[in-house]
Amino acid sequence: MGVVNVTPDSFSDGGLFLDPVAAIAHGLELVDEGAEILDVGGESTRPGAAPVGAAEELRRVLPVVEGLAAQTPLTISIDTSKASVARAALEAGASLVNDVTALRGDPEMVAVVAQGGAECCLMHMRGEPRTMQQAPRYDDVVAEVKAFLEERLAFAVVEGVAEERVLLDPGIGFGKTLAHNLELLRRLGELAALGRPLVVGTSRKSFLGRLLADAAGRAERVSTEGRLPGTIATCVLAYERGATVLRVHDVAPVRAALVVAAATLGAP
Ligand code: HH2
Repeated sequence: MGVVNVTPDSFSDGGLFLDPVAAIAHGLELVDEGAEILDVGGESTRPGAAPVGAAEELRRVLPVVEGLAAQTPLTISIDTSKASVARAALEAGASLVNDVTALRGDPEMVAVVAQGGAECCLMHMRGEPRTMQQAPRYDDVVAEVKAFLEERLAFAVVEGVAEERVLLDPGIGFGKTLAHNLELLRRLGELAALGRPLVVGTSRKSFLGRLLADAAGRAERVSTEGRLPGTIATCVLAYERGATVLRVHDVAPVRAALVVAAATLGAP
C-alpha cells in the first residue's frame, strides 16, 4: 500500500503533494514502483496534528481519488475518519475506507462502509492524535490491541459490513511507546490469529528514529530519510509474522525486500 498524503503537515512528506496534479503523479509513480493499493489521505494523524474540516479534506482528496481511479485499475483507499469524505471518495472510485478511528470517529461511517459495499481497515489507536503519545500505558499491549480489534470487527459485522471486507491494523505509533511498537511487531502472529488480513504501517515512523538514535548514543531522533532501513526491516519481519498489507511511503525498496523475503520463505 503506497501512501499519497495530500496534506501540508504530514510528518514525513507534508506539503510535497498538496497540489492534486503532484499528488496524482506521485500516486502513479508508486504504481510503477509496484504498489497494489494507493492510500489517499487529506488529514495528518501525526501526534499533535490539528484537525481538518470535512470541506477542506474533501477539497484536497477528491480530485486525487478521481484522477487516480481514472488512470489506474488498482484499489484506491481513502484514509479518513469522516463519513462524508468516505462517501464522496467511494462515489469517486475508491473502494477501501482506511479509518484510523476504527469506525468510532463518526457515527455515520459504518453505514457508509456497509451501504457502499466497501472494504475497510480498522486500526487500533489509544486516545486521539492530539494527545495519544502522552504516556501511553498497557498491561499487555498485544492482548489489549487484539481485544480492541476483535470488538471493532464484531461491531462492523453487526452493523452490516461483510466480515470478508474487513482488514485489521495494530496502529503502530498510535498511542504507543517504542517498546509497545516493537512488542506488537514481535508478537504480530497473535493478531494474525484473528483471521482477517493485517495492515501494518511502520513507514518512516518516529519510533524507528528513536531506536536508531538510542543505539548510536545520540539525543536527536534519526531523520525521516534515515528511517528507510528500519522501515524495510520492520516490513519484512511483519510480513514473516503474517502481515498482508504493508503501508509505506517508499514502495520500490520495500517491495524488493518483500520479494526476496517471500522467495526465501518459499512463499509465492
Ligand atoms: N499511519 C499513518 C496514517 N494512516 N493508516 C493505517 N491503517 N495504519 C497506519 O499505520 C497509518 C495510517 C501515519 O502516517 P502518514 O500518513 O505518513 O502521516 P500523517 O498521518 O502525518 O499524514
